[in-house]
Amino acid sequence: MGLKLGFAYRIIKLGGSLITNKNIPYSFNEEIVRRIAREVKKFYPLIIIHGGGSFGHYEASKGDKIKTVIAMQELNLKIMKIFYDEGINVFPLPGRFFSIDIVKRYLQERLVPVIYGDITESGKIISGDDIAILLGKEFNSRVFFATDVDGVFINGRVAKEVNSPFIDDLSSSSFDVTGGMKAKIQKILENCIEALIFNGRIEGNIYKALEGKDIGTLVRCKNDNK
Ligand code: IP8
Repeated sequence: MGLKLGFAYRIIKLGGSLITNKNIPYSFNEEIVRRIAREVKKFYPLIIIHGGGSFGHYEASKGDKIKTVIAMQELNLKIMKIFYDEGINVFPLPGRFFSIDIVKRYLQERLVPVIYGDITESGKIISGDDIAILLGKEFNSRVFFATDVDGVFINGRVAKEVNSPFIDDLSSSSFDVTGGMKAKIQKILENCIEALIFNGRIEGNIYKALEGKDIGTLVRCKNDNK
């Protein structure tokens, strides 16, 4: 049996396709983000990571790093304002400046880090999924991936648990530059962490997931030595 990871830290990645409309450039799902803020605010320690959706991925797919960095800052600001408005002490951390040490410093100040997928000065894309996985490893905690799909589909059905990367990918948009669901699962398994992939569009699901309810798909490696 693989080690069951704990919930000491609630590490939640808000997928770009959940917080934006992935097919329409710069379309922000304000209502969904407000509801998410209300669902996560009872949990602490909490670490939030968000993706690029139709802000960052759209600009990155066109190849302009400055527009990409601006688009991500714009998206992050929209999220920050809503979360703060809902009473959460959020503090932003652009992915290009991410380090475990900075996250720990934010937590020591009782702040909720809001880290985001980003781009570097040399144009390298930094995926929010990679950051979420690193945090899951560091804090030995399950990573929650709130997406716009019910979980991982195998043969057209949502699987309860996945231990291998062979899946149907229903989630990637035309301008996703970091590989969508398939890449996510591969990275989770390679790093041998435990992650829950579920539908954050359904009201109450984020709360249920963070509470430990059995929804969506649990992805974990089957490594008996863990
Ligand atoms: O949506 C990508 O972050 P992701 C960030 O977490 C950019 O893969 C700039 C496209």
